[in-house]
Amino acid sequence: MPQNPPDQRPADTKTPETNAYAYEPVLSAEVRAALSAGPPVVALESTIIAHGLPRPRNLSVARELEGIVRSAGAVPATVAVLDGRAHVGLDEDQLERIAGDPSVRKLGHRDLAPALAAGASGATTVSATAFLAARAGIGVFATGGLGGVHREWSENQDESADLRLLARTGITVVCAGVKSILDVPATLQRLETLGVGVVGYGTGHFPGFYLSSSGEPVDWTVHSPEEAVEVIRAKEALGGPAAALIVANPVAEQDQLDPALHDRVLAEALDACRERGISGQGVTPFLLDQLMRRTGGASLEANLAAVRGNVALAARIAVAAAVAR
Ligand code: PSU
Ligand code: MN
Repeated sequence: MPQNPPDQRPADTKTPETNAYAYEPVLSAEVRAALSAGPPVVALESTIIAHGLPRPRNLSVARELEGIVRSAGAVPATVAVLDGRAHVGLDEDQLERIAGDPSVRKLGHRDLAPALAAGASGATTVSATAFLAARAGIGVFATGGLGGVHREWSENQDESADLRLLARTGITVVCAGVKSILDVPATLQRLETLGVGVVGYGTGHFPGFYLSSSGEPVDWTVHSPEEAVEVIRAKEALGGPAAALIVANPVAEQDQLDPALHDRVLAEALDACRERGISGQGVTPFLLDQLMRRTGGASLEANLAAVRGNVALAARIAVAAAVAR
């Protein structure tokens, strides 16, 4: 919501085409209608589309993920920034731009304000998507794997902004854990410190993104969308500071990447990243691309299987939450 009345915001004037303030996120007509009268809405991020998957397959995946949400009886809200406007819910042309335009940037939460002010276009990471989705009133969000603490944290302090943003945002995120390129135990430790709830979906182990299990235990398990909704309701009833709930949903064992291949190829990819001196926002897309190349595309299939499963589960949770109200 705007913090100042319009007359105190000289830089933010109503644009004639949408009759909304320029820096206010634009909700698609379908998402706006769904948020006021149902059906339930599931937010989807766009960095995975623009920077996590190869073109042109990324566009068909983006459409497929929206289709999975619809067939479960919910409305997809893919989030992105286009020409300095934050959008919650994209039309076909907008989805094509995110998937096809290589100049689309990668925007974390902190990048949103500069991107809007500059009139830039970018895909939103988990941190930016969760922020915009929660601000729009969306309660459930799906992605592949969260960002987290990188393996060489003691040297470069690279920790995804996803973690801190989720620690301050009351949204349910369905994901296959955190990316296995990360230091998973350290990331779980950070989530504990930050007060972000984690429940395994049908498992007592934290998923390993490309792998069904990271080998790390989780303290709590739910077995159905309805059980996940009970956790959400209890969390809402308790009140207190906002924080996300992570529903950690493993990729099916038959769809996971071969664990031995994963470990070998990841070690090579981490070496390549170090040798080329890649840092900052480039690290995650580089490592995902390296894994894809070095596994002959097998990591891509495992990633896609994980994302599809997460989107389907997020939609079932959103539908179950709507029924429970
Ligand atoms: N899940 C995937 N592929 C991805 C991502 C998630 O299956 O590419 C993206 C998300 O947008 C997440 C980002 O926020 O990777 C993490 O990037 P970084 O480590 O730079 O914060
Ligand atoms: Mn990083």
